[in-house]
Amino acid sequence: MENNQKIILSGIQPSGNLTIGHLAGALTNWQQLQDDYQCFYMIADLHTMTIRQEPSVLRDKTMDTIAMYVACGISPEKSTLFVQSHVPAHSQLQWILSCFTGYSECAKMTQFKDKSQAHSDNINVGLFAYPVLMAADILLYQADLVPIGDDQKQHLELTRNVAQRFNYHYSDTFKIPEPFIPKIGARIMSLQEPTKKMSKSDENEKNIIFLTDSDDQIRNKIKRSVTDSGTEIKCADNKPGITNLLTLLSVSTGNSLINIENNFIGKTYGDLKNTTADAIIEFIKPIRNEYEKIKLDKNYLNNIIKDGMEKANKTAFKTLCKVYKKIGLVQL
Ligand code: AQP
Repeated sequence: MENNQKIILSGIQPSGNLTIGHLAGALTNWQQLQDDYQCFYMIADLHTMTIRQEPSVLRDKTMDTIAMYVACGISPEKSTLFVQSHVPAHSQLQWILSCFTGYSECAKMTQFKDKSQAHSDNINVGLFAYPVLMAADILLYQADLVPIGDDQKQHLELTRNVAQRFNYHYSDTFKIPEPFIPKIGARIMSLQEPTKKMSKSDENEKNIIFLTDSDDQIRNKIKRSVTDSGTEIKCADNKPGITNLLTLLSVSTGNSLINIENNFIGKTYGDLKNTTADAIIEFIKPIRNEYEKIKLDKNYLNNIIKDGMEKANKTAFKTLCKVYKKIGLVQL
């Protein structure tokens, strides 16, 4: 790792099995960034606490997610792979930053409003303060760039505002992070409700292609996916089902949407589903095989997160000490 490389921080919550959405929207890009950037990729386990988790399942999913990162080509030699809760500085900095964040700044977050509606029986303070923890995640590593989807833009803006506010009061402490919009990036939608994002915690598994799905499961899910009225095969706002299948085909083959649309002129929705299922199966198979292998090697996985914990703690602690000193906390 060279010191002059720009720093990238990103993470995924271990709240379920990873999907083809995570591969298309995050992991493929993460893998490509490793040679040019100093990358910190975390398993965001503390973020899952805003919704009730079954402890034994969370433990399993945390290890599964590490195995899946590696199976998708995230190299423990090139990048720092770590579990968020293994670095206490995340929670420690969150408290300090929460004293620099306005109540109304958190209250206006779209994700807070959406999740409060979806989990109206459990609107907890953690859900409200989630973006402050995300700010701590990013600022601890002095990240230059943060790969984010549309739904995280507002949170990154809050991170920037809080960091600027802190720097204004106490002189330069945090690097102000920029959003990283990947060249290739696709939002994968639910198979049965294609106006909704494909989400790992969706209760209806027919909506999701998991990276662990068998060939038959993939074929069946694509076969049963919702299509749109009409017969034309093209991306359009009034064709969310077909647009999603075309996107999945493009992501799985690397072929452009325009090329794919041209190849399907005069063909049927059935043809599109068959070709898409074949392509996803080929795309996912090597990842699934690698994952099954890595998952068996518990020592290897433990060593990865132990190593990541040491590296991440070193960087994070440095920033935390800087913050404590600036705000006047006595340090021995
Ligand atoms: N369907 C998707 N299409 C493209 N990108 C996606 N990402 C997730 N789903 C898709 C990208 O994965 C990263 C974060 O994942 P996360 O699991 O931490 O959070 P999430 O976005 O809330 O994902 P889920 O599956 O919807 O989780 P649950 O169901 O637990 O809430 C981001 O880079 C995101 O863009």
